[in-house]
Amino acid sequence: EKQEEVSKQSSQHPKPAGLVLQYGTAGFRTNAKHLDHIMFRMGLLATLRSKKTKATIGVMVTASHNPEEDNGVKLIDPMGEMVTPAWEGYATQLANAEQGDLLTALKDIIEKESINMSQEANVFVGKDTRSSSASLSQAVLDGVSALGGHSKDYGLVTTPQLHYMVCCQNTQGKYGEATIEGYYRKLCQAFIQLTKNASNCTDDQKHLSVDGANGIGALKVREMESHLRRELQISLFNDGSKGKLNHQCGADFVKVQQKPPTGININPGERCCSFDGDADRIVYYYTDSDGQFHLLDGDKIATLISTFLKELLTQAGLDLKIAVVQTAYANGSSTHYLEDTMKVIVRCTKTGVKHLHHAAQEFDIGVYFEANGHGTVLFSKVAEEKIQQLAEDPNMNDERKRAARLLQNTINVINQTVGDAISDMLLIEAILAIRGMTVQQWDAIYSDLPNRQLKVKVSDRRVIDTTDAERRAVSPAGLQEAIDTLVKKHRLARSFVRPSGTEDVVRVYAEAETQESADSLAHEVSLAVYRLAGGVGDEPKPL
Ligand code: G16
Repeated sequence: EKQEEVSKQSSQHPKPAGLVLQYGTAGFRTNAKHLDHIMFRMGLLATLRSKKTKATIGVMVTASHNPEEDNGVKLIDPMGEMVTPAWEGYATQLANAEQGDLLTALKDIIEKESINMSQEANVFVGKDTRSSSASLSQAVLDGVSALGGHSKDYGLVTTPQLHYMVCCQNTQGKYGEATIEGYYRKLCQAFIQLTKNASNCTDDQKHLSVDGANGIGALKVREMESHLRRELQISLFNDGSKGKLNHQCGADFVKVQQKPPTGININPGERCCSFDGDADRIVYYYTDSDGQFHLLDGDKIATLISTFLKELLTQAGLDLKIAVVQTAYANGSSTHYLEDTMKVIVRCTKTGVKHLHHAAQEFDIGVYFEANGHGTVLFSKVAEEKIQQLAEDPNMNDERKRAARLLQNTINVINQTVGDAISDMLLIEAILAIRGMTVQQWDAIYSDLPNRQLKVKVSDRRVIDTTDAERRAVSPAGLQEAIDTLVKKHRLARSFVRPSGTEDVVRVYAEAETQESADSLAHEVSLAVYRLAGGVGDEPKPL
């Protein structure tokens, strides 16, 4: 009878014949008008995944940093992490099965995974503020009910909030309470405990300007504010009341354009940050008295956090292995600083938090950040236990105990399930307050190499294949050789290209000793991509 129900319901969410979509860096993502059938089918898939794991699964409807007219879906596994790669394959099969083949595709997954269809299923659903998100999340709920699964609709939430709920639910509350209030309470209590360790913090230092990207993050910051008890005083800009989502604002705009968002009042020297459209990324910045813009991206955030943690570990006398995980986009200066000055282990993975998250799990403490501001910190079970033992040891001296308690509250302010702009913001604000550090002092830890990111349109971006954590292109023929030759013409230079997994473009990254050099290298490499990988439209122009 379930078959009939699926057939009946799926005819309400038909797949346009011939449409093929790939599971990208963080799920399916494209213009919202192509996504109704995808959402219904991801509801089906999440239900199967829930039956298979005997746990609650999450489905988030969002296209994060993409423009308002796009949408997408992110699938969340039991511990709050991104869905496991094997199931990304099933997601693609199910998404692309023609209408008449849907039941067969579904049965194929059930058989391959030996899923017990009489097992109960639970799916948590959330959505961002896009105008298309309401009907698309309804399509997900329809998919869940077609297979007889239970669902809970959290409505408007940030992506990391939904990840958090899933983890709380599946740990029977050990990670926290699976409610929005519970989330604010846990994070804000930890933040307030941490800031008690800051001496003489003035109101000026407690002030932060936040660019909400006209998205869900803005709504949630507003909701959280009262829990902060003025220990953090936020001026919120781009709160969605007039501007368009991610348009000339938000973390992706600020990072890629290397300039402040529109819609924010920025006074020289003042600390500001920007969220992205689903509040899983954050970048900081300020302008100096000469009006020059200074960006503190994911690399600077990783450095600040890992320095803080390393100091606490030393004070606590704990021997735990700490590492920082980055991607090819990490500024060369950050990698040098982390390896040579801070002497921490640095790993490089492919783009996509799922890869960084996985690599970070190999260490006692894994700090992972993409340069675009997506990241968090993972603590192993052993690390958490050792910290707790120390904090509770009656024979321990005060300094070690204080450090252990700071580590405990640090763990509690962090959302370990995924990068979380709100949680990262609270952690960064607490660290700056405790260390009595200004944003300028933080910025001065190391100087970024000038860099440039560009996009190139090609007819099929899949012609580009990469290796070595995306740092080298293996196809099309001749492209890597061309890049190597161009890089040699510049000092301290590095460049790579990769197909985006969220937009229909090829991304180009270049860094070099001067901005002029980075700009011209990025342009030259863009031209090579355009010529060798089937560029469409006008040839890339110099900056
Ligand atoms: C997603 C992923 C990130 C990735 C970004 C850009 O972020 O979660 O890990 O860095 O896309 O990916 P790509 O370069 O492949 O387009 P978000 O915030 O857009 O969900």
